[in-house]
Amino acid sequence: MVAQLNETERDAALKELSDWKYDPGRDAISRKFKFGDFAQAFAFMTRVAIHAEKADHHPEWFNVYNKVDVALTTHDAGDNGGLSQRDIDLAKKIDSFV
Ligand code: HBI
Repeated sequence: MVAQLNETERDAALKELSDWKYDPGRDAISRKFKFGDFAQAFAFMTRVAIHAEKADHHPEWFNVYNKVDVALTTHDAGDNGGLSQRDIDLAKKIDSFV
């Protein structure tokens, strides 16, 4: 079980992730990315995937051509999933790839 962020922790974290949108329904954060072409989008996904595997924390994502939509939440946080520090850390890492 991973600690779910409380409201204060979540609001503080989201202040540093201004490009990410909070989804209260899922207790998740998401961001949409648009690249020059598919190759650039997939290169981004490859970098994220390598890091996610190392961190053992994986994104939920959707890709069509040059667009990549990413959602982050922690499956084993709280009773039925929720936002944890792992999501915040991964979001910051993902932002560093853009
Ligand atoms: N990725 N987003 C996310 N949330 C998790 O809880 C998670 C994960 N990747 C691997 C993982 N948990 C493992 O610890 C197992 O729980 C599958």
